[in-house]
Amino acid sequence: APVDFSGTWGLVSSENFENYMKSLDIDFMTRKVAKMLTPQKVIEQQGDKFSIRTLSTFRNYLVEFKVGEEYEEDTKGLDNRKLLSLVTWDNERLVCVQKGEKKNRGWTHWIQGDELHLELTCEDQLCKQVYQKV
Ligand code: VLZ
Repeated sequence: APVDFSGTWGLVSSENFENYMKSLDIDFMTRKVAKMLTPQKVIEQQGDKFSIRTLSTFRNYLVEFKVGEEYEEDTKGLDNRKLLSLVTWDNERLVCVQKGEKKNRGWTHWIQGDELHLELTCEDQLCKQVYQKV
């Protein structure tokens, strides 16, 4: 693997998360709570094997995958959909395509300086988040 994402990362900035959640049909009350959160990403990486935990005071979310191997993703506690997801390397970026009901759904992670960057897309919405090591 070209990069090591391992560590505990705390959210420092977020753009357009509200519209990203809207594009996933997440209800009003959940969006109001969720947009106030400062989640942490706890990433464990062993070569091409990953677990990414998104932890918050409200809800937690776990994905585990191996780069290049499609996996079934159940977005329980988020928008509660079943997806077929595939993560690949794009140079130093980790790119996930999430096939399902929603078009253009996925995310990209990369390291820039001492920051972990995340772009989340769904339909016509793009949410950008930056995390720093805690
Ligand atoms: O991240 O797919 O790091 O899964 C929001 C948690 C996490 C807060 C959104 C609770 C998941 C919100 C983002 C309740 C609606 C995501 C991937 C890339 C790994």
